[in-house]
Amino acid sequence: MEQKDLGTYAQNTWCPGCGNFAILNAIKTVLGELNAEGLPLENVVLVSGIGCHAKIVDYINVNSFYSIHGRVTPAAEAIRLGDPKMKVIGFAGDGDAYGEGIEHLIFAAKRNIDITMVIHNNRVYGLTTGQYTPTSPQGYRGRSTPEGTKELPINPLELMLASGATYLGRGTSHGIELLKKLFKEAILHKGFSLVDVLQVCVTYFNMYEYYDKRVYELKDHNPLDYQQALNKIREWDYNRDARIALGTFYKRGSPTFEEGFFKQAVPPPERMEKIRLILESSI
Ligand SMILES: Cc1ncc(C[n+]2csc(CCOP(=O)(O)OP(=O)(O)O)c2C)c(N)n1
Ligand code: SF4
Ligand SMILES: [Mg+2]
Repeated sequence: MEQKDLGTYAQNTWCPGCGNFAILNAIKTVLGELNAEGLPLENVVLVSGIGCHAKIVDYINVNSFYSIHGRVTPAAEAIRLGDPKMKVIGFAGDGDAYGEGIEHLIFAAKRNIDITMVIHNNRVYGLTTGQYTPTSPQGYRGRSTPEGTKELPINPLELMLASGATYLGRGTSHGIELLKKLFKEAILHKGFSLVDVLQVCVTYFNMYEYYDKRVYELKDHNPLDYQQALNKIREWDYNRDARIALGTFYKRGSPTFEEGFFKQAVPPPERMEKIRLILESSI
């Protein structure tokens, strides 16, 4: 299946030059590849929140669910638990996932539920015109902080690593080939995966030049090594001026939440038989 077959009739309303286009193109290519490799597209569900990022599901011809701001993760988890053959991919903004929805993200990582979260981390509230988010750098001047925010940003990948995430990657909207690689790896990963995309908002926080000067791809990095992953994740803290590593920081195998959940929730056959006999005798 080709990218064009995954398009929809919806008119695209992102600003020209928005980094969301790179995410859209990368995910469409990856879904096409996975489909060609045997994944039926009816077994894929896309979930989004509220924000510029959220419109992505309007532009991809695959089943999707618009949740509410801050609730992409629990909606994705519920869909996955409702039908565990589904590949569920959540698209959330940094305001959505790292602000209002942060507790959901922490617990999804902790329980290692098999969903993929793609974070459109433009480091602003794009849709509501440029207020600061948990990843805006200190001093960021926007609508709600005309004198510059006084707070330090969080490092979301460090938080996710500490919470138990089993796959963590980072790309930028200027590097579509790497985005494709990361999205594919994350979707195929068994367990909770998150890709933080430094997605540039050209209108409210244009960081193209800043990132282009600082990013580099991880080489000779062992993603199975927690300490190495932590060191690389800490190299840049979303605030100070430093080189910015891109690629797969961490990846490890671990039982998923679903494996334990379904064992407990679905009674073993002998109990089912007892239930059947009780029900029959009560008719
Ligand atoms: C429950 C709830 N809280 C707040 C809002 C207001 N709101 C809508 S979009 C948005 C910010 C979106 O920012 P982000 O998630 O970073 O997405 P972006 O627009 O940058 O892609 C906010 C605060 C809302 N619609 N619903
Ligand atoms: S406001 Fe920013 S994030 Fe939203 S569409 Fe425009 S450039 Fe993209
Ligand atoms: Mg944002």
